[in-house]
Amino acid sequence: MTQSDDLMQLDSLWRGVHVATMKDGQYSTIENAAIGVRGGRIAWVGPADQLPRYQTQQEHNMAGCWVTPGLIDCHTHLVFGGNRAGEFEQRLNGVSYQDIAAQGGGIAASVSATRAASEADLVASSKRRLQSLMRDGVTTVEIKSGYGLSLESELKMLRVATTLGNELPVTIKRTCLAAHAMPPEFDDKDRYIDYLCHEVLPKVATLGMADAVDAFCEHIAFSPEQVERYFQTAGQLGLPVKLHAEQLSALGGSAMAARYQALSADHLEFITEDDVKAMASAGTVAVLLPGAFYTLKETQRPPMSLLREHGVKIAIATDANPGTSPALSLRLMMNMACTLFGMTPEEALAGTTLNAANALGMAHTHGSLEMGKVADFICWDVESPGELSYWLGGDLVKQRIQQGIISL
Ligand code: DI6
Ligand code: FE
Repeated sequence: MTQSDDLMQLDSLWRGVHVATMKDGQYSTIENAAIGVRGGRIAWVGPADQLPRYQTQQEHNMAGCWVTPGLIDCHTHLVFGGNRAGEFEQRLNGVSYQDIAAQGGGIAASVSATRAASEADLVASSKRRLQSLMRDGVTTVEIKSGYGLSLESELKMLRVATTLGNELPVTIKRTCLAAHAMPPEFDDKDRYIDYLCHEVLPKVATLGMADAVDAFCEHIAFSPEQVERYFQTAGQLGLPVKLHAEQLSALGGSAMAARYQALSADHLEFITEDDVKAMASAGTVAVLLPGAFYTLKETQRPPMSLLREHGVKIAIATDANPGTSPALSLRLMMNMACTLFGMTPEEALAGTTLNAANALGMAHTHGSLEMGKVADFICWDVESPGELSYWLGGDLVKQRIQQGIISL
């Protein structure tokens, strides 16, 4: 076969598709489109009748299915030992999340189980959860540590996250959430923050085990001042920050995070207008977590109109964790963001694609279908992109493409 210079050279071409590119966070629909892939990147996307002359190794005719960017779950605690189904029953009987935490349950229970689990067991249990997300259309997952709370066990969690990314066709972003809760060995929060700043973060950074640093800023966890010290250390080590903020009360953590150019502030049910303005000017993404809102039967919703008015980018994630959000479908979270928070299906899809990529600092390569970006996309068995937020569950993925390769 001779290769001619005026032919576009492709590894694979998808035809017979309609595309929601999510460029600029909009559907930006192209009907009767084609997508060409080369070297794991999108080499061409546009209306099929404008396709340049090409040569390809493989061609797939999808008979009219819809394609979106691969979904990005930008906030999970997917790696943990055990589970907390017993606490679910306690909460159904009226015991609050805070009460359970005060009795030594909650995060502390997951810390004991995670410390006790072998690395191989954690890989096996987390892999099943990760595969559920992947089967539902996810191609990138952020995974936080935070159930170790010691150098050794935080590193163990981050190694498990690394292994998952090596063993499965999915992109993993690792976040060090060592300031999640107090470990049993410490009784002074400032001393624990000192330990994180002097021993944990420097080692995590030196070993290259995390892409970002996170903390839980709340009365039952750490104050904005304590988190600020931890963020300063992260900054000195060159690690970007993000924050669990304003989930149960308004402490101003999100505005503080914005001062440290946080990639995202997450939860935000109790955020004020000043916090929203600070996030808008820093470009900090608002990550909303309807699974936790639902599980905790919260009543105060994140202020959608303020976030929209100030132009804050909004992402949606599962917060997959054994306590407050045992959620293994990102599409279900899109539905809940619409029903519970008043988002539109288009906003929900932007929230799990381009805006989620922004929340992970990877929007230059991921989150929309544009030439040059990584070829992560999903062919869905739906008649319109709005259906992705409409169905509660279901098996909608027809083909999942990760870095240009059909996987799953
Ligand atoms: N907020 C959350 O939603 C999770 N962590 C956090 O800081 C909950 C973690 C858990 O209950 O295990
Ligand atoms: Fe969380």
